Amino acid sequence: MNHSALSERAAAYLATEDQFGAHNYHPLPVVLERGEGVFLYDVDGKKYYDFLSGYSAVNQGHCHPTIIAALVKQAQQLTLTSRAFHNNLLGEYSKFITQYFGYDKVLPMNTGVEGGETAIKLARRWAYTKKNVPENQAKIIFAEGNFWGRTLAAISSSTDPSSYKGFGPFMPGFELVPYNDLIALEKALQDGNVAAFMVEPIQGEAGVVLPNEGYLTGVRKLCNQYNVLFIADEIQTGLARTGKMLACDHEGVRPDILILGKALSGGTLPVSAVLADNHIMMNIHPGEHGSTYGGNPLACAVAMASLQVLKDENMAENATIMGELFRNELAKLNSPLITTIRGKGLLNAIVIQHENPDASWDLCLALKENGLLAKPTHGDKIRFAPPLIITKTQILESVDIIHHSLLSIG
Ligand code: IF1
Repeated sequence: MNHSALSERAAAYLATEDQFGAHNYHPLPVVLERGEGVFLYDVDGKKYYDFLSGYSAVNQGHCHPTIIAALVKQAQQLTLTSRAFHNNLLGEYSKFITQYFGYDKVLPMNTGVEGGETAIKLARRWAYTKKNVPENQAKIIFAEGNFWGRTLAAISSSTDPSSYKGFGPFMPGFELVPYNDLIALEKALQDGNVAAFMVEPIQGEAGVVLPNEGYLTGVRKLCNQYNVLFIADEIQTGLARTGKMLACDHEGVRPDILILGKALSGGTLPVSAVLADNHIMMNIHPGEHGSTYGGNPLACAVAMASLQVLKDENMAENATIMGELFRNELAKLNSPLITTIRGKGLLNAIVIQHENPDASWDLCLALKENGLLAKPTHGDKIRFAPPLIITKTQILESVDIIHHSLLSIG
């Protein structure tokens, strides 16, 4: 790996991390120490556009003043009580988020993957209580190419060997159908033991894969027809990222169980939420599910502020406009290295074609040199997902950086 561009200082951070930290990531060689809005700053003071946004956790921009103010204020007041006692914010937050998204109830958790686990437990319990599925026979259907985290359950539904290989045995009761295939889904749902179909409205990790128009509507219809719960994993696609508050809103579709995470805290702490109506949520009783940190008052305060600023600053609308501008300007470059530009709102990806198999890594290194941070995925794809507060001038400057970087790798 070429670290020649790294300062001695930055190299020392890398070396320490390398020696004492597990090697479960392969980051770009940049060491960041400050963030503000759409920008990140490294330990040598160099400024970058952030085109990853912490995998869409930082939709509102780094250190959004309203979110940080709520965080600091609450941090000085009360941070955690556990659910053994009540706290004065959980009720207010529960009312706020259920009214915001239009569900009866919320179940608060921390990471996204815990949200997924919670949704699946709710669906299994619903199947046994309401659908009369025989004990331990409930099935959950997933789409091939899905990604919902790193727990043993999450990797049990994965079709990516780098996620699951060498970690078996796996969770039973999980089945796969191809993504964006309603015929295969219908076949799977005909089995009376199916509790739920869990799907990302746009597949993130798979490389920002958009389904055909009408797919989500079709999923909703089939789930109704076969009495199966529709679980939408909006952890990455939700919270204004794709130009609507939820990606499901593009088709006016309402999932039975909605999972949120990431930007629910604007990148400050792990906060996730599962939303559903009473006939699903009320099958879980005291002592049957939970988490030490779930629903803590610090998370409640931060989540309310994070949701409020999305609306106050029209971030969904800005994501639509800036996303369109970004894709159009990229297309205008007419780069022979880019074979595909796709995305919705500010969740975008390009596919790179080059005889050098490391071209997209090299492009990301060039982008970094030129002041823009992005990460390659699956070898030939690069995700471009800046914070939703990005302006027109900033989009144009970013495309300029991408243009020069493309030319530099030839
Ligand atoms: C990593 C990608 C993004 C998610 C969806 C649930 C979760 C995620 C749709 C779990 C998490 C992350 C985690 C991160 C890489 C990553 C990712 F590259 F894999 F695809 F965002 F783009 N559902 N996505 O995307 O949420 O438990 O992590 O809070 O390194 O694992 P979590």
